[in-house]
Amino acid sequence: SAYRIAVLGATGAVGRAMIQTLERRNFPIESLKLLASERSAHQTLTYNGSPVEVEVAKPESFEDIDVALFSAGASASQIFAPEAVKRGAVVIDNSSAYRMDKNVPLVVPEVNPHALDGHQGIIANPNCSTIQLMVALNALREFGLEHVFISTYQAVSGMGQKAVDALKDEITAWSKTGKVKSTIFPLASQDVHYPMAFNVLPQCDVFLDNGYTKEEMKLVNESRKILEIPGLLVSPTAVRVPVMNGHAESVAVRFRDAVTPEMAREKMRAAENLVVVDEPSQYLYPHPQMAENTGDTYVGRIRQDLADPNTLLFFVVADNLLKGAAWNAVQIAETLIARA
Ligand code: A2P
Ligand code: 11C
Repeated sequence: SAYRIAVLGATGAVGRAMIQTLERRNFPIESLKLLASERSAHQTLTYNGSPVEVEVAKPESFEDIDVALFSAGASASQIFAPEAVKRGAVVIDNSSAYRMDKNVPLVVPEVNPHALDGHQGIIANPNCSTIQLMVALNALREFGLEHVFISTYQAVSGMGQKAVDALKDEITAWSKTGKVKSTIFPLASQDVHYPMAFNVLPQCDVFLDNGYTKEEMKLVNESRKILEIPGLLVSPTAVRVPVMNGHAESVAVRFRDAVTPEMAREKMRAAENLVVVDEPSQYLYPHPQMAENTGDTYVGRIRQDLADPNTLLFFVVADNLLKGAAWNAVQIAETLIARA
């Protein structure tokens, strides 16, 4: 059978990647509705070479929709997800609005597909930096995950299309004037900005009262929920780097047991959609441009800690718009269909 699909936020960086992913997967589509805000009214996008006009999202837009893929931010999700569910659609929501809701499964299909059973209409897609970490950690879970130390190197596309355009503008300004101007980094909504080009900013999203950023606390809370290890210790630092697309993460994990790199490589090689690229003698290791445009997660630089045999270090990379967002969402839809 074929499905009536809606994409909310279709004109955004993730929305466009969702459309492209549906095409690439040859997803069984009966009809495709593309939704955004008034700003995009009458804009035309293409699906499989045919033009599709973007419509302004309204509650009624979700009449006669089977699956709605949402990526228009948390406030749009809060408004439209209940409206879509009321009309019989299943919502796969890429925003943070419902992720920590007890009644909403938070799913990485390679890790916890069973969480989809008994969903109540909304399924949450995790944060991009969490998803790729989950794919790598899940492969190692039988060694007993105890404490995860993580520093991220996050691409600007995680902030949306405007951020990709802003980094290009900064680089253009630098090449013309030799000076880097400040634009919207690290966050458009605050009044202090720093250059992103040729810079590194230890702030992704807003600061919370505990001194961590929202992005850092997503790594803590979402990891515990997805892995179903409420006591997992996670020590995160989230950093924005001047990369257009592809998040990287430097990870150290302390296990219950001693783990050698070869034991870890064996488990990671056997894991679904996880690619081990770990041959230092050939200068082979993951980096964001390797992951770009693919749905896989890449891991390398796997080493045992010099002081502690129970701790392993490694580097994880994925395309944040695909495995970190659009592909994981479409993969949830495919998994739902396969399990129905
Ligand atoms: P629009 O392009 O009309 O503003 P990005 O993350 O790349 O910035 O994209 C965000 C996406 O979410 C865009 O498609 C944007 O549409 C859409 N969007 C944002 N707010 C709303 C809203 N309140 N209703 C519908 N779509 C929204
Ligand atoms: C970033 N991780 O790279 C963010 C973007 O909760 O889905 C995605 C935010 C989210 O800035």
